Amino acid sequence: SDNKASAEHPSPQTPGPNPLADEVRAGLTQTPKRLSSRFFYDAEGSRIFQEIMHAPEYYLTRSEYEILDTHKSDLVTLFAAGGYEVDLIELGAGDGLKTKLLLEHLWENQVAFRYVPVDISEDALEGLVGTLRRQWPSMTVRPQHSDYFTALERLSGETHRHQTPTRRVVLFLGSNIGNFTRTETVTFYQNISSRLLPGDLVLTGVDLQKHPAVIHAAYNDRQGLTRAFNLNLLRRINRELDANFDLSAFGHYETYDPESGEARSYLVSEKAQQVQIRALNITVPFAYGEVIHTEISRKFTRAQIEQLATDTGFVLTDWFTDCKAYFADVVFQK
Ligand code: AVI
Repeated sequence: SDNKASAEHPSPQTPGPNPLADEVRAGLTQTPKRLSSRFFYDAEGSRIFQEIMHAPEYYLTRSEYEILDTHKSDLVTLFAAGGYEVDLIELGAGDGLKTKLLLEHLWENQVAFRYVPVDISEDALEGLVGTLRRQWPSMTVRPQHSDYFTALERLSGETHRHQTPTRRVVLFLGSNIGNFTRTETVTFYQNISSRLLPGDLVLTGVDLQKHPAVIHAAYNDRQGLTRAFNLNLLRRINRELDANFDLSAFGHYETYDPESGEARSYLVSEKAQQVQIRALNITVPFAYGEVIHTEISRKFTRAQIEQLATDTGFVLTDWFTDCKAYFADVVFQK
């Protein structure tokens, strides 16, 4: 019903909790300053991220595309083994470009499935659903505009409603896992694990540790797309929280530490300045060279991913990589 739809998708005007306001208040009044990368993905941020995925330095998307293209038939065989119906739940679906490879293969092989793309960007989700409906009008697609945690909560109750035995396959592609800290990662996989039944699967896209210069360049592209992506967070705060960040007075700074496997993005204040955030009634001082940490993008070894499976109640059953071994798509079974 309409009521249900509006309860599930509150409009931005709905008064109530404002996660960006809470994040900015907490993150910019502490030292060192920080803001979570989850706020990158407004309409403009999602658009810039799509461009990043096509940038020559950003190998991640191409590597994963190669893996899924090469191994789609192995994957679909795993998903549908035993004649189960497949519930494909994709966390952080974005534009779903890579997932379409799997959907197409499932469809052509007449596997009974339902696709539930989940994303915090409504624009990305609408775009994805639009293309799917045009290409496969009778495919069952149930988009969900929410964060990961709300999506996981819904994973629980749904199992027993199905008539036919169903296998849930959670997709977490594109190195989204890398944007969590280590602790968040373990909590997240434990959370998924506790909601799945034996035989259910999780397919994760993992960026692997490699030559540090290759990784550093991926987050420091020559066209300045990553820079624009990072700075767009300040534009969003200006718009949504009535702030006055001067975008020309902040820069993009990237580090990659090959020992920890962590790429980190920062915004740097290019001068001493004060910024008013009127919706929060605060003034934030910046020293020359002071940074806001905005993103962590972790790179993994196979041993770390095996450990993650063990720590969170899964068995690692398959490990697929691209020809350069830059990236892996990993199957965990509950
Ligand atoms: C979405 N996420 C996996 C991307 C990454 O590589 O960490 C976001 C991104 N940040 C800068 N470039 C791309």
